[in-house]
Amino acid sequence: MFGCGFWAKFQIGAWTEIEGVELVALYNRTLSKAKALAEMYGVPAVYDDAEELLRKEDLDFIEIITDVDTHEHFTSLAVNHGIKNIICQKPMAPSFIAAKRMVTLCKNSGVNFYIHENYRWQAPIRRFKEILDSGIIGRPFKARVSFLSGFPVFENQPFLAELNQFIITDMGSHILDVTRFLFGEVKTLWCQTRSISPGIKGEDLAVVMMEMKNNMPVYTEMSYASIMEHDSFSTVYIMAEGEKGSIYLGPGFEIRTTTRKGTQSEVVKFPSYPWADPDYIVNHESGIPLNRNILTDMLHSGKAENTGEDNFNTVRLVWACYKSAANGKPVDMDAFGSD
Ligand code: 89Y
Repeated sequence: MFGCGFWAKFQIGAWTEIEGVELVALYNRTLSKAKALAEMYGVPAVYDDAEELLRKEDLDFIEIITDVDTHEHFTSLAVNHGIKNIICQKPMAPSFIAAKRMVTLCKNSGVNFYIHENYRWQAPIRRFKEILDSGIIGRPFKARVSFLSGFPVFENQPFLAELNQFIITDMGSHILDVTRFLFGEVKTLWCQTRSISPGIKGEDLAVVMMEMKNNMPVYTEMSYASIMEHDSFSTVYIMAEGEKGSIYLGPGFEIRTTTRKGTQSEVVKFPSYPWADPDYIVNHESGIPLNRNILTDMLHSGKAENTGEDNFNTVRLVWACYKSAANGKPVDMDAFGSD
C-alpha cells in the first residue's frame, strides 16, 4: 500500500475483513507514519522509497492512497515494475488529461486498473438500487442526489482546504458516480459553484443539473457549507420519482418507498468495525464490498464495477462540471473531452 495518510488506516481495516488477503508492505514518504500503521496492523515491511519496495517485494496487487497529485507517478512506476493489478484511490487524478493518460497506460500495458470509488458500495445506496430495479415505482422520470453538510472536514483532511478544485473532485467524484450507478449516463450538464467557507482555496458548493441519456432530469447538489437539521455526512440523500411512486433515502439510513397504496419504511442496517470511525461508518464499511468486488475480478471469478475505464466516465463528469461552471454554459457530454 502506497500512502499512510488519513484514509489508509480505514482502507487497510476493510482489507482485514477479507479472507486470503495479506498486506506485506507499506510505503510512505515520511517513514514514521508507515511504521505507526505497520505496528497497528502487523505489516512486516515499511519503505520510504517506492522503487525499493517494488523491487524487493513480490506483489499480486498494489493500492495507491497517496495525494492525488502523485497518483499518476505511482501508477506508472508500478506499471514499469511489472505490477499487473493496481487500485487507485478516487479521485483518479488532478486533471482530466492525467486521468486519460493513466487509463491509457494501464490498458496498453495489460494492467488491470481499478478505482477505489466506494460510495456506490454503501449499504443504503445498494439497497436503494435494488428497490429501484424491482420496478415498484415504475419507470423513474426524475431524481435528486443531495450531499449537504457542515461536517468539519478540514480537521481530518487539511489538504482539502488547499485544493483549487475542492468539492467536485472530492465529493462530486462520489456523487456523480452514484448518479451514474443509479440513473445511467449523462447527456448534458450545467453546473454552478461557489466558495462559501472562509479560508479555503476551492469551491465548497456545487449544484449540477443533468439531462440523462434516458431523458431523466437529475439534480445533484453538494456542499460543505450547509448547516442542516439532518447533515448528510457521510452518505447522500436521494429522491427518485417514477410513474408508480417514489423512493427516498434520507436521514438515519431510512428508505421510504411510496406508492398509491401508501409508504413503506425500512432502515438499512450494516455492521460497525473497531477500525472504522463512527462519523464515517457507512463510508468505511463500504470499502469491504468494494474490495471484494475488485478481488473477484483479479481472481477471474467476477467482474469489477470500478474499473479505471468505467470510472473515467465519472472523471469526465467532474471536469465537465468545472468547464460549465467556468463558462456558464451547458456541456454536451458526447462532445466533452474529444477537443
Ligand atoms: O475525502 C472524502 C471522501 O472520500 O469521503 C468523505 C471525505 O473524507 C471528505 O469529503
